[in-house]
Amino acid sequence: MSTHTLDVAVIGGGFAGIGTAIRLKQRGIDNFAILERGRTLGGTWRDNTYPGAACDIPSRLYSYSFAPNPEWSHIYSGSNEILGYIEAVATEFHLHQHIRFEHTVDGLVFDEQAGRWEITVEGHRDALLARTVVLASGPLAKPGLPDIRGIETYRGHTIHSARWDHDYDFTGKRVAVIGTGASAVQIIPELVDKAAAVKVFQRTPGWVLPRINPHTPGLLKELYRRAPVTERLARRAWFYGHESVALGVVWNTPLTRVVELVGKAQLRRQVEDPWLRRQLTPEFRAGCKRLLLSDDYYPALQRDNCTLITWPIARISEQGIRTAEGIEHQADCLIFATGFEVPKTGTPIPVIGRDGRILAEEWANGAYAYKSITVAGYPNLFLTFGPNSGPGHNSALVYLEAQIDYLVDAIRTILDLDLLMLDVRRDRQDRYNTAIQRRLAATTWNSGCRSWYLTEDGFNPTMYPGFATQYRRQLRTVDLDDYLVVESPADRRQPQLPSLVGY
Ligand code: N01
Repeated sequence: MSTHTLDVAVIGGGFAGIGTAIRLKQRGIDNFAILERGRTLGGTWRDNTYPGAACDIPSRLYSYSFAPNPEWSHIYSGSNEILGYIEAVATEFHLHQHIRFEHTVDGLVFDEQAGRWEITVEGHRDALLARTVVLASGPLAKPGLPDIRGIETYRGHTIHSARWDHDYDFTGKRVAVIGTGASAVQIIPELVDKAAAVKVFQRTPGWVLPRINPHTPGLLKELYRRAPVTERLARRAWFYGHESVALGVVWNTPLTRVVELVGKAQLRRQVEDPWLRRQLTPEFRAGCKRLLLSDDYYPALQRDNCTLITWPIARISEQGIRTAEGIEHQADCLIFATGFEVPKTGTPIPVIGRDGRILAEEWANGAYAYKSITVAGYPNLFLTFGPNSGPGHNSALVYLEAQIDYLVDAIRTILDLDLLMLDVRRDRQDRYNTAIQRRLAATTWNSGCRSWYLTEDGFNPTMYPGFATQYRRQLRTVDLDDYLVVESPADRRQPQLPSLVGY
């Protein structure tokens, strides 16, 4: 067991972990480490390098407000540019000295007597100790393979969208893509340029809206550089623009019909064949599943070397994919654009809290937390992108920043008051979640489609049913009345530790 106790262990080096680290430093907390399973930073944007990978939220809004970047090349930047931004920010805020690469956390146990977490790391004999833990491991981190019969029998090459194989040469190859979600609509237009034949296996067509993505003119960048207030104004304009979209996307309103008309107009404009158009027409309300933004997906599907298959997949065979009507579609390569194993039930790593309670058991039917950040019985543990914090209409980073500011406030309080424990009260947590679930019942996400937002029982532990503005407001202050506050015993109070880096 390590003898040094960190003030904070941040698990994950993606947007959430890096943002938390910056805010910790800005609040004078330096005795922390970022535990990152990979060899480099970047989380989602390190892992999703498939051709065409880009963000479908404007970069000006999909970046930290406290680290603006006047240089974004487009409205929606590609994954490389976003990864470059994360790395540049980490360097600018001197975070590298805090990062421990190849540290895969495989367990967290709370020591009630000492008021600290014991953190076990794969391949490391000694557990790390930390007074507080920030779980920033990301909800979309683990690639999800479909539960299709025979998947293990396939003899060809396989690639998951989030683990792209850049060494595979698609020239002359027959490729099958399973899935038509946000990743697939970005991959397919690139793939049809390279492969000999592409078959796209669609289970459910999504709503595809236009994605207008011009270059940022040099003059505009110059303006942002010289007058940062203009950059902030642009960010604000994007923010409120997206907030207004909530009215048609989060709730089923007449504006939802407008969103659908925009999608249908794009479909009519880009797809002439009425049968193909019929196959691509969604049968659920816009917003129920994530909206897709693309200008080149429909054209790609109509290329001579591309075929849309809508028959259900019966099984995967040694040679390819067999569909329900009995045809075997042979393929040299299968691409799984099938999303992620989202931790909606259970936990990605075992977490043991007070009195030996196991978080995975409490979350067996669906995850929940107080304000998406803290969970009763698991003191001094803070979640980012936790239960019911997902936006359907605005930038996830807006929500993330609100979470970071809240949890850094709480951590500052623990350190300043030398607390043994800050543990959210169960009644506050229950009341919060009852209200969240009641509000979710009226949203489009719960209007009857299948999506990664819901558990198999239709419980929604993923999305926040409201405006980003509301979410930010409710996270503005840490109210200690919501928490059981336990001070360290007087004889164990320690003088403030000197600033130590690492462990
Ligand atoms: O995954 P998805 P994704 N048989 O779960 C299909 C973020 N993201 O990687 O719709 C056949 O959306 C499934 O079919 P259906 C974003 O938050 C952001 O594309 O369930 N098909 C669906 O078509 C997004 O929501 C960006 O019927 C099967 C597809 O696989 C999240 O990541 C870019 C199947 C999975 O779609 C996930 O997106 C990319 C089966 N057994 C991703 N199982 C940005 O631009 C699944 N499918 C920010």
